[in-house]
Amino acid sequence: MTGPAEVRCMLMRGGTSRGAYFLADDLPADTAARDDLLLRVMGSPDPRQIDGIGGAHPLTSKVAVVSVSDDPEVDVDYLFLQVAVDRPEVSDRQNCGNLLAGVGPFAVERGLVAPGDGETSVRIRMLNTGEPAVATFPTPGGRVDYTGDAEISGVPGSAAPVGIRFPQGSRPLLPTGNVRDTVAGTSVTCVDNGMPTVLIPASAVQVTGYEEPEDLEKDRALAGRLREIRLTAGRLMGLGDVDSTTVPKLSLLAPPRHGGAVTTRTFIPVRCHTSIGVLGAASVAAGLRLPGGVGEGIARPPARSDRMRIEHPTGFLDIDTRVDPGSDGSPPAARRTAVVRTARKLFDGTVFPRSAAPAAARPLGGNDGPAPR
Ligand code: NQM
Repeated sequence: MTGPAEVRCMLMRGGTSRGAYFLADDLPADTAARDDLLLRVMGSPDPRQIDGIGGAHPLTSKVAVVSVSDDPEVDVDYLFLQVAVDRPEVSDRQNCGNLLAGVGPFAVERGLVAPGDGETSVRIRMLNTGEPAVATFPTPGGRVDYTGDAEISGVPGSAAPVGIRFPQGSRPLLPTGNVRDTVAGTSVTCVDNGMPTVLIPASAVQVTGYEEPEDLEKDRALAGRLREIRLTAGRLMGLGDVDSTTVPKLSLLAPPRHGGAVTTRTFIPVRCHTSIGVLGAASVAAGLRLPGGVGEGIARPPARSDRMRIEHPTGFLDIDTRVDPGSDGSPPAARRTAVVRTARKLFDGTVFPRSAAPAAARPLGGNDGPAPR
């Protein structure tokens, strides 16, 4: 498959992730040609992504595709694409709330949205789920200013805040219809407040929930147990066979240790997240607010505030969620969710994809076997 020899691209950090941002018009319209190009841009499949701009981890092998929306209710459309590191796969099956933080600034930088003087709000349609979001960020003098004093765990230093608001979603908060399901012998809560996520007490899978991500990733027995839970939960959640998809995510829950509401270790779904995704956190927070969920007795959600501090391996993520637990036959719903992230333009220029020669599409040799997703 051939494609353009060079493409305009902006590399950005969005929250605790990093990705390549493109205008939709700069990519092939044909999905197969686009995906082939993105694999060659990122350097996949290769555990090191040495011949591309991917960072050899799912959190740094991400793509945002942005365009002016034809929906009069929103300004831009954002399609998130996860580029697998070690497999020739590009997936639109999941969304990413971290790369979302860069979409508004990118839209202003590329002239898709006129900046306000002081601050700009961009209404975004997230094409992966069809749900809307609004991002607000500083634009003094009509230019995006990435500097500021907002700090987020997992990112050194500080940067300008990007406030993100999600109105009530249209998908069921409880995709199985139950607040608790027994899956592969384990009691779990399957929840979707923007990211299908299975909440699992850490103790139910024989870990404390305070381990380092790399130690959890080495635990073969845990990996097998989580895979079993995920395959069954995925079916129950209406996601079909999830063996090769990146959703649902799995979040292990343990009591908080640093004044937050809960400690988490989140599998995305094979690698253990070094922090937690934005929409993953939104789903955990909503799940912990539901009476009868598996977080009861583990988590301590604040009773009088919408804000919840989710502890994770590199710190914490504060997220606001207002959950209506449902009554008289009406299902529970997350009425609103809001979070502050930061984003930064790292590089703007032209990316030169690896050539489209058929041999280049094969994984490089080596004796290590496939790297974890
Ligand atoms: O949940 C990683 C990330 C994510 C997703 C993943 C995310 C979100 O941290 O909104 O941002 O779960 O694969 O970038």
